[in-house]
Amino acid sequence: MKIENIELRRVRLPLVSPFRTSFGSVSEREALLVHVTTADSEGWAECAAEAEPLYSSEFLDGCELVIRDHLAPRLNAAGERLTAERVAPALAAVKGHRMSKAALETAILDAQLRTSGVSFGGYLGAVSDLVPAGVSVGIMDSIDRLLAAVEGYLDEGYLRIKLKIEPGWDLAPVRAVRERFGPDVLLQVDANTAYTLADARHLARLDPFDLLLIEQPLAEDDMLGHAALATLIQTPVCLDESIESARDAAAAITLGACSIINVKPSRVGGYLEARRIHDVAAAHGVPVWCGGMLETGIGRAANVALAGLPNFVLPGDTSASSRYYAQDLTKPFVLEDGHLRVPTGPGIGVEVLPDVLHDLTVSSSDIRF
Ligand code: SMG
Ligand code: MG
Repeated sequence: MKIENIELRRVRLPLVSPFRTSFGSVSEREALLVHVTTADSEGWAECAAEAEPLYSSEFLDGCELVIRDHLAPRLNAAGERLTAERVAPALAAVKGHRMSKAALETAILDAQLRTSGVSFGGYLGAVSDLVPAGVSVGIMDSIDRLLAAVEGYLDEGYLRIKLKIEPGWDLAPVRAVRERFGPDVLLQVDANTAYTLADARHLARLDPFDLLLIEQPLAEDDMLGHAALATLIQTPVCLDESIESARDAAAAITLGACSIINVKPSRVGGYLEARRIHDVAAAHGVPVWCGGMLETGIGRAANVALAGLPNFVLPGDTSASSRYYAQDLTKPFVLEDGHLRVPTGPGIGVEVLPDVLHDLTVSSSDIRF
């Protein structure tokens, strides 16, 4: 495949409601789209980084720079022998920057699959046509507001609720949701690294609420802390930020640092590494689920395809477009009985809406090959 051009396009989409986590609040999603053009096709992807380096060390301006100055030239040097499978080896000399690498690999994979008429789901090995949808509910100003939000999502049909927590917003919201909506609601929490091992006794007070899991309670580099915590609480520990590769996944499982993994292709450098994590986890009998980074329809399409793989046994943070955006960049993903449908068209299987894209674009630039 010979790449002719890589367009980097910044877009800004207002969120339907602000989303607050332990590291901050966002009311719009600024995203970096990667649009690859080849002689006979094109491919789209979305870089999951945010404007500020709060979820991880990557951030949008940094991603644009590393793609332009360090990653794209290496793809250019690979010439016509480049395939999606050769992107990661071609970029391996550059340390880290997984979200930037993931966006490039995904756009190139989209172009490659569009050329051969294969869907993402077909390529990755999806076995489900519909994947169960969960929803991630941000930290709110009051318990009443939280209960109203959760009630709305349950009425829409979401099959699992994830509550964002932080010190001061943990036991009370979980208790309130359990009391109001009962023991049958699939419920889990995500701390985004807000605690330390010294909080183990406090976190054990979540045990009676029968949570599916607690996601990333401790710092991303605290693998041993998570292993210790897992012996001190009954709630299963799930890792998100800590897992950046299949090797991390193998280490975490072997250490007992987690018994469930949140797979985000963006965080781990792309869909090929995400599938390897799926496979490593499956071999160990560890279930996985697909995380989210407030993706537009472009990123969501590929995530939903990944979530169709057999070891994605828990509902993902793969919500309908309307949970995030009044106007998505693609035809919206809608809930069907609490599920999203895996696209079947070539590549990511969705088309970018040109007028919407134009209206939401903040800037764009080309890297000519
Ligand atoms: O895409 O529905 C979504 C967001 C899911 O909670 C979510 N993501 O740590 O899992 C996580 C967070 C990270 C993104 S916060 C902007
Ligand atoms: Mg998380």
